[in-house]
Formats: sequence, C-alpha cells, structure tokens
Amino acid sequence: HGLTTALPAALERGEFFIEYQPLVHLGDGSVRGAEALVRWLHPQHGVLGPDRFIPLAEHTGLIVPLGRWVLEQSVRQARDWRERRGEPGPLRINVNLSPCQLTHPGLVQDTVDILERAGVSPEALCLEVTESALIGADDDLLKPLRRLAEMGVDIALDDFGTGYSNLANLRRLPVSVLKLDRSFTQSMQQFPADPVDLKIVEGIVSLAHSLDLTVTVEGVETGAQAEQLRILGCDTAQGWYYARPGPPDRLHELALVDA
Ligand code: G
Ligand code: G
Ligand code: MN
Ligand code: NA
Repeated sequence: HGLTTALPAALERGEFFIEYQPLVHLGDGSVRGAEALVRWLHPQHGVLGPDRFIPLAEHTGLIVPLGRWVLEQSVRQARDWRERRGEPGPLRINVNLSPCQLTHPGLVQDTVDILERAGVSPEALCLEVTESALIGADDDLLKPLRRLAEMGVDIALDDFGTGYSNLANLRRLPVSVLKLDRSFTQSMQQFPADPVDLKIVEGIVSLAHSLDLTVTVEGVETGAQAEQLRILGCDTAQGWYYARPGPPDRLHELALVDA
C-alpha cells in the first residue's frame, strides 16, 4: 500500500499537523480545553483525516512514534495557550491513544518526559482510550493507565456506549471521564427526544457521577442538543455547534472570547 510505505518519511518530513476542537463547559459555555486531532498533509492527496492513516500506522507500528509526536506537540501547545491566556486558568488538552500505544512499554516514561520538558502539570492532560481497547483488558494492560492516573493524568473512555458497554466494568478501570458517543447526541435531534434515549443518557450520567466521573458529550451540532444534554446533567460538550476542529490560534481566540 502506497500510503503505508510513505508514513515513516512523512513523519520525518513534518507532513503531519494537528487541529484542535474545543471542549466547552455546558453550564457556562466557557472553553475548558481541546481535543487534538491529527491530519496528514500529503504532497499528492492533500489533507488526509486520521481514518485514512491511523489504521495503517497501527498496523506497521509507526503509531508509537507518531503518537509520541502528537502528544509532544499537543502538550507544548497547551503550555503555549496557557502562557498567552494568563489568568483564567489553564486550558486542558485531550490526546487520543491507540491500543498499540497502551501495550508499548515506553508509554508512562514518554508521557512523564513530555510533560516535564514542556513544564505542564499532569492534571492538564487527558488521554482518550476507546472502550473497545479496554474490553477484557487484563491487569498488564491497565497498569500503565493506572500509573498515569495516579500521577494526575485524566483517562477518558472515548466513544462510550457504542455497543460493548459494560457498566459494571467501569469500576475497575482507571478512568475519570466518559465521552458519550455522538449517537446519543444525534438522538436528541428530534424534539421531544426519544424518551428511552433520554432515560439511557440520564442513567449513564447518574452512574458516572456516582463513580466520580465527568461526562463529556460528543457531536453537539445544535443549541437544542446542548440544552437537552445540559439538563440531563452532562458536564462538557464538543461539536460543530461550538467549533469544528481548527488551527491552534483559533482555539486561543475562542478561549479568549469567554475568558
Ligand atoms: O476529527 P476526526 O475525523 O479527525 O477524527 C477521527 C478519529 O481519529 C477519531 O476517532 C479520533 O479518535 C481519531 N484520532 C484523531 N487523532 C488521533 C491521534 O492522534 N491518535 C489516534 N490514535 N487517533 C486519533
Ligand atoms: O476521537 P473521536 O472519535 O471522538 O473524534 C471525534 C470525531 O468526531 C472527529 O472525526 C471529529 O471531526 C468528529 N466530530 C466532531 N464534532 C462533530 C460534530 O458535531 N458532528 C459530527 N458529525 N462529527 C463531529
Ligand atoms: Mn477522541
Ligand atoms: Na469519540
């Protein structure tokens, strides 16, 4: 596959870049942080989204150095926002982790080094792991996540509720954030929303809060959805209603508006 063989050189040549999508507090609408989303500016094909190359990078193992690069860039970016923004409190940064990164022995040390080099506290970082990556996870897989969580890094369960959910399982995972999959947000589109979906979200939120987890909702596209999800008790939201993923300066501007 042409894209696969081009990946290592692309990383060396600096063809990857990161867009940031704000995470907004549902209670007061303030920007609290951003999720880092990687893209590839391919010399022939133009901008490629992660769905086009992350699976290839996972297959070849390049995801480890690529993921480390994304983490380093994102953490430095968070430091930069914080310095430019000053007072209103630091913006937090969410970075996606592939399952292969979880099994790589360098994960904890790399993360510690990156945070220290940038002078960013672990509390400013949230690592997103998909629910499916942790299905049936044994202790060896959970150990590095536990170490990171003990240091103060937040671990988020991404795409939560997409089929494999085992709510009882949540108790043994070192997660502090649930990212509710955007299918739940989509079912809030109609007014009134489906009463069963409302009950499900209500139940997830109440369970999450009783376990001291924060709930972030994805894919918010309308103000009505945001309002409904706020009423249901969700804490933070992400979606096109607030902003599409964009360059770091745009995130800085969005965060300044409501600072
Ligand atoms: O916004 P977008 O279409 O770019 O995101 C698509 C998917 O790609 C999301 O599920 C997101 O989790 C994943 N993704 C984006 N950036 C990264 C990254 O740096 N590492 C990994 N492993 N996945 C990412
Ligand atoms: O990591 P994750 O799978 O959650 O990545 C988020 C994905 O959802 C990215 O592909 C991002 O571009 C996409 N996305 C973000 N906001 C919205 C939205 O409001 N609507 C839809 N349909 N997709 C969104
Ligand atoms: Mn994510
Ligand atoms: Na997601």
